[in-house]
Amino acid sequence: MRCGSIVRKQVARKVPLIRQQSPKILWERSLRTQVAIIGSGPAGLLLGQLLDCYGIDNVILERKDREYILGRIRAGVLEQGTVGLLEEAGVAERLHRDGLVHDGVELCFGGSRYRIDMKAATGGKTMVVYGQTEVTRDLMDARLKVGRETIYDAGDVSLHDFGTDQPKVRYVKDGKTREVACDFIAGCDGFRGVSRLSVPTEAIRMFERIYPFGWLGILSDTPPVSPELIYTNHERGFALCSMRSATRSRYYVQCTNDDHVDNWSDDRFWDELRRRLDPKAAAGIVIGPSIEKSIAQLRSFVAEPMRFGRLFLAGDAAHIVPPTGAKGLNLAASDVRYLSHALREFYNERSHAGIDGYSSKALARVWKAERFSWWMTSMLHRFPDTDEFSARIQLAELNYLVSSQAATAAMSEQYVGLPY
Ligand code: RFL
Ligand code: PHB
Repeated sequence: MRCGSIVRKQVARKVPLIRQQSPKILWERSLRTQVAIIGSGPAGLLLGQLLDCYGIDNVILERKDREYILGRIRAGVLEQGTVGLLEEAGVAERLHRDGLVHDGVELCFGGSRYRIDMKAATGGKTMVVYGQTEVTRDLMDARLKVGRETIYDAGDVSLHDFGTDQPKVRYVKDGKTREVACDFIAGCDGFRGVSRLSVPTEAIRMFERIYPFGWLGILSDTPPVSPELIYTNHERGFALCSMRSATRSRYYVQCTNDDHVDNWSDDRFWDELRRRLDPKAAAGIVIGPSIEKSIAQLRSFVAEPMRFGRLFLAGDAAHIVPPTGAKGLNLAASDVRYLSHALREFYNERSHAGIDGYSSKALARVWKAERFSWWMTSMLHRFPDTDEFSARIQLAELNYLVSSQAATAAMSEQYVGLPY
């Protein structure tokens, strides 16, 4: 069977269902699989799909239900490499039909707008605007089709024995404790998941910066103000005009960390957004009722290493970036690319080289994206200590960026995605 650009292998192993009785706990059902994946976000689902393509059995354990996950509004911009990976996994049909190919972005500062032609600056690379919700839906549908198991509403997930070659994951469902025995555990359970927290503190190092502001985002069924994204530096704070389709807009304004969505009526949001844009964009905004409104905190975070024996961390479980560079989902995808290839190498060639190199390979790319996202955030936001001098420095940097070919090229190659 074909699986994107990969020829899907026969499932390597039949998964036996074992019924066990224990004097203490009733093990209602135990599963055996090759890779137990914790978390059914984009990282877990994409890993599951790629492993399926390689004939590697896997089970996903997710603490929420499908509808909850599909209700989360998050990322919107996919790097070309991420699109390639979704193609490889055989889930890019709807993306190619409905996604919007973008050749560049606009920067708005000092009351004017400037276009960065990223396609020209990178020798032809582009991005695709396609919501994370849709990526997730496509991956969930593909998983249903191939019949791989996802256990939703899995409570109290716990990781065991990943320092040995017989790791296990336990969870509670319908009041009963169940166990999945596996060869490897993939911790794809996001920033607040259990996987990273299961690692002994002396085995892990963490690096973090919490920014003194958040993003208030709204989704509205109104046409986007401009065909490309507008990133805005304004004395009242950052703003971003993005979109999901020709009829659905996604807008953000910088807010304080202690702010609350209840403080923001739709009218207040539209007024604030317009005040931060250049006059033409402000006049062109089509307003309408919000269909979603939320506040996201901005954080940079990296955990090192990303492998602990037979446990691998991938995506937000291992690192967080502020959304300013549109890198979070794309980094999750690049981790999954490295990890899926490493596991394929292990099963096909009995080679440990890929799994041994996973952490350092992934972290090298992660830190570059961390730096880029931090830089974009620093250049575009108003910090509590932004004085007139630092505001002028930000404007000088933006002016340099839009007037220097070298600076434009450096920003573009990072925004469209560094090579794997
Ligand atoms: P996720 O998506 O958080 O999924 C983790 C899953 O694990 C489950 N889980 C557990 N399951 C079982 N047991 C437990 N104990 C569990 N704990 C958690 C959760 O329920 C969830 O289903 O992590 P993943 O897969 O690593 O994906 C990462 C991305 O979601 C994230 O990086 C992006 O959304 C970040 N991001 C953006 N990334 C981009 O590449 N481009 C963008 O344009 C972009 N925009 C954004 C963003 C994130 C934002 N927010 C909300 C912070 C815009 C915003 C506003
Ligand atoms: C989005 O559309 O949600 C989006 C786009 C670009 C970003 C962050 C978020 O940098």
